[in-house]
Amino acid sequence: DQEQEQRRRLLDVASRFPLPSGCRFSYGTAGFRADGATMAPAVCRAGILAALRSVKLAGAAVGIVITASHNPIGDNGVKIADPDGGMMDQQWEPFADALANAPDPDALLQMVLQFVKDEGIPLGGHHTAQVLLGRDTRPTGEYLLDAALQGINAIVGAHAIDMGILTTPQLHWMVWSKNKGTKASESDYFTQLINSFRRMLELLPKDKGGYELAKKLIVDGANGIGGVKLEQMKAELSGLDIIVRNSGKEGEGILNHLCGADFVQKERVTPHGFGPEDVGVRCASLDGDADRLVYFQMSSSSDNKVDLVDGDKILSLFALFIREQLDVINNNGSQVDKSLPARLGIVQTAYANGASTQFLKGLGLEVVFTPTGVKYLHKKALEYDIGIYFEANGHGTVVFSEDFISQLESLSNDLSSQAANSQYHAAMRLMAATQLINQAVGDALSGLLLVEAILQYKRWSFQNWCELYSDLPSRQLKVKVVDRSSIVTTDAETKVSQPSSLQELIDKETANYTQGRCFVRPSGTEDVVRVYAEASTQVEADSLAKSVAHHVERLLG
Ligand code: G16
Repeated sequence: DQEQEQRRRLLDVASRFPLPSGCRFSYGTAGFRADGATMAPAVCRAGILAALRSVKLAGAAVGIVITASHNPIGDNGVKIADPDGGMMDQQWEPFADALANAPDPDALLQMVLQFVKDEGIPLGGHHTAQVLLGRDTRPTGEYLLDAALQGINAIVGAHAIDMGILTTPQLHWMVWSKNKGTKASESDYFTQLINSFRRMLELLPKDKGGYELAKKLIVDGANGIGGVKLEQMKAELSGLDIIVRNSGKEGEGILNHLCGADFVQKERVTPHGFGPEDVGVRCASLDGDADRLVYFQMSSSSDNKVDLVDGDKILSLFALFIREQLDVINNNGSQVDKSLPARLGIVQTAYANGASTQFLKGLGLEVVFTPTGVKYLHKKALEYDIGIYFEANGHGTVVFSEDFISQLESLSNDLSSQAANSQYHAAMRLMAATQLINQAVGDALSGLLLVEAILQYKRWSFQNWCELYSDLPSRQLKVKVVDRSSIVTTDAETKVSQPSSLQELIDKETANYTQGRCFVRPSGTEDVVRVYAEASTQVEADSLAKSVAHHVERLLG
């Protein structure tokens, strides 16, 4: 019968993907990540889990993305998207961990049976489940996708749909759209971005004057999937002349190697493939799966240093734009007496440059902090009518509550008879922004288009944007230790609670520097401890980071 069939399939798939001895997986900041060649057992089991999640949620579509994002080409990983397009509910992470590490087929079977019992999942009955899969361009991607498919198919009634090679945010968007009952194919994604971007440009203020943004934009695609997708879309992006470098084509270079958003943000130098001829040109950089975005510009041909616009400044630009539209709508006494109450919240992490937080608070905005990881920031942002979240590394988006969107819709309808007035235009701009910016997860492609539209709207150059505030000099270092989990943090990762002596040492070092700030945390995507330091000069930030890294090494190395 069905139940027997279910047991047989689970035992069968588990024996096809045995866990190598000594192997231990942990569901980290963004799912499981490791050397791609070792990932098949974890990916297969993530397939089982995704199918179970869909059964639990009455057959709603769940997503699986095979990617290690900004990590080196040899790594790979898997993350699961919930039906709302966001990261999998954290309550399931302990089960994901246990399942990935189940030592043998019997243990795996017992674990699943116990879990479905505890969770009330109707396994083996007449249920359906659907899982959408996507992967990036990594060489181990196809092999791991097959492992995921086998895992999904081990659940009776589960249906896997391979959506192909995609950016991570595209897959999240597809899951989100499918469950909303709206069109969810890749071409629908492109159409939505292209149309809402065009709409934003149609809504630019008519009174020209001041700076005109250059059409030319060079995009570093990190030799990943983002550049490929941008190439497909760029011809239809009116008003922009996009050139993709590190596009992933044969001979252009290696994924994320000396290029991409992580490299540019951490090293603050030009990526591979950029040279003196690019001085003064506005440039953007994506990471390997296009969920991160930073901007940069070379200011001189004598070195390869760049002026960087990181996630904090992208966030600030979005916040200014949205606030301005709300102000036009709400403080426009002479026009139609309509208002749009909105709680606007800004979400950052400890990596946010101190100058950005000060800038945002100075605007009177509410700024809150979460631990690193989009799964925390996104969740927090959903508590607001409009939640804007970004990590300094360029990962972020803007989320609008359903209630806010419906109020915005009805306001736009009420104002439509006065199509010439500024209130109406502001409402329409916000509406276009809700369409343009990915509601499921941080998306470099949709983020890039929103940035471009806002720069044109504000008639700002890259330099104007960059000079919004001056970043405090900062430094990030990685330290290899024996067991990174021996560091435990608290207060949104700003303090170490274990080992207890470490925080005292950090405090003591930090006190030696003007505007000093420093924290350490175990990475959730790499086997390292990260050290972040900020101070009033680069030399001081470097020195603070170095001395704290030294303490970490001494205590844990
Ligand atoms: C992932 C997460 C990000 C996080 C980053 C670094 O990025 O999605 O939220 O900031 O890892 O995490 P950690 O410092 O724990 O290694 P990506 O772009 O690799 O998916």
